[in-house]
Amino acid sequence: MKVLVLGSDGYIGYPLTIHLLKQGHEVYGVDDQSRRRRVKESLTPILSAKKRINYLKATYKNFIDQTGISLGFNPPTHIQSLLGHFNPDAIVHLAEMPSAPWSMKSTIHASTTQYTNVLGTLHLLWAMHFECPSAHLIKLGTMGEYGTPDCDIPEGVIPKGCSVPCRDNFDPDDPAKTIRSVVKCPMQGLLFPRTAGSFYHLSKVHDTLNIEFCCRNWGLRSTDIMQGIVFGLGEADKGKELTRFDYDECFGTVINRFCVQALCGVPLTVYGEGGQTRGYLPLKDSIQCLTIAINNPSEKGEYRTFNQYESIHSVNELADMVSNNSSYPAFIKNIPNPRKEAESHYYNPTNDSLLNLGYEPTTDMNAEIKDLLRKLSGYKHRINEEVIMPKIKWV
Ligand code: USQ
Repeated sequence: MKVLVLGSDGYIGYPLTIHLLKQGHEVYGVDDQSRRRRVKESLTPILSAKKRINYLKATYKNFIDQTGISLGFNPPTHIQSLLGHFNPDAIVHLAEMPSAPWSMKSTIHASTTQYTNVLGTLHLLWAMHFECPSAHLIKLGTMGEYGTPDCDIPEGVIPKGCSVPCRDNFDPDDPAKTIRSVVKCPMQGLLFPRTAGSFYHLSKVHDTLNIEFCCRNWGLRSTDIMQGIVFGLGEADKGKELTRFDYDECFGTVINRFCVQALCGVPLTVYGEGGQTRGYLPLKDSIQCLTIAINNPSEKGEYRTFNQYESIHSVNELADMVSNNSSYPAFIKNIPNPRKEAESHYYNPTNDSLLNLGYEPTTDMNAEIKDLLRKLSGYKHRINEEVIMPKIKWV
């Protein structure tokens, strides 16, 4: 297939690009280098953007090129002419501003986030409509679009006539005793309500509405991936090529941060009570799932959603796992929560679609975390402790 990877220099985009090249796909990359501009240094030493492109060109004949288009900020004609030129079968869209704390920092950060994400995706949708209406859009959304509603979370839509159990009386000490009432969904494909918790997560909700509309209105095809929290280090080509690895309050995700904190002796920063519960998956599973989506396109006019995560944990459980698997003494400290979020709540999403298509989840979280700690210990001397403690307050 001809695959266009938007965000091909990123934490997920770079290892995905290499994986697709190894599978024999022709890959074209787009990346505006915004992550490199926002985070001074990755924990892992990575090649400069230019050297990465040269490396890919020298190693893989099927790597076409990478260009620096910004979907939101460059004129929409830029992405449109690239689509006309490359004519992709699949477009993987990872080129969004991915941080909830960053989006909550100021008016400018919130508007930059929504401009980048919402308008970037809108420009892409128009370009697809004109140049490649049959291409399959695989768009990275987030499980955070749903928020933490007090009910079970289906995959994107409520099937017609489906009974939706609602939580009436959740008891955090005994979730099994939760009393449920039932409502029936009146129509096919009704989007499940979104209750996002940051301007970043909201940008993905706005994307969802625009993409669903373009599938319904123009007959585009799309898979919207509601991804959980990714962790881990990607190594390609026998460890020669590494993914970037961020651990600051904005771009480091919680397990990655906890592992770095354990290595440098900073107490693990559990925000608030630590009962915040989310779906998690290792980076290699994210790449496996995105590849499954590429290889199994949705139908013309179909908008479908995959919930993409491997297992569900609270922040307290993660802190215990990191602490127990660390060979350095790792202490845990509950600090005041800089975010506004539920710290103890019901959480029960489903992820059947990817499992039905053959996703084989990595099931041993402890082994993954132990392995990550081992790999990161080689970069301990590069840790900048100044970026660890959170400074952005959401209220
Ligand atoms: N947390 C801590 N201590 C820390 C960092 C985080 O307790 O030092 C807590 C947060 O308060 C939150 C949970 O850990 O409750 C997860 O935080 P996170 O920073 O790992 O993840 P989040 O902000 O939700 O965002 C990340 C990615 C985002 C993706 C999302 C998937 O940055 O791109 O969309 O995970 S999800 O959370 O399912 O929406």
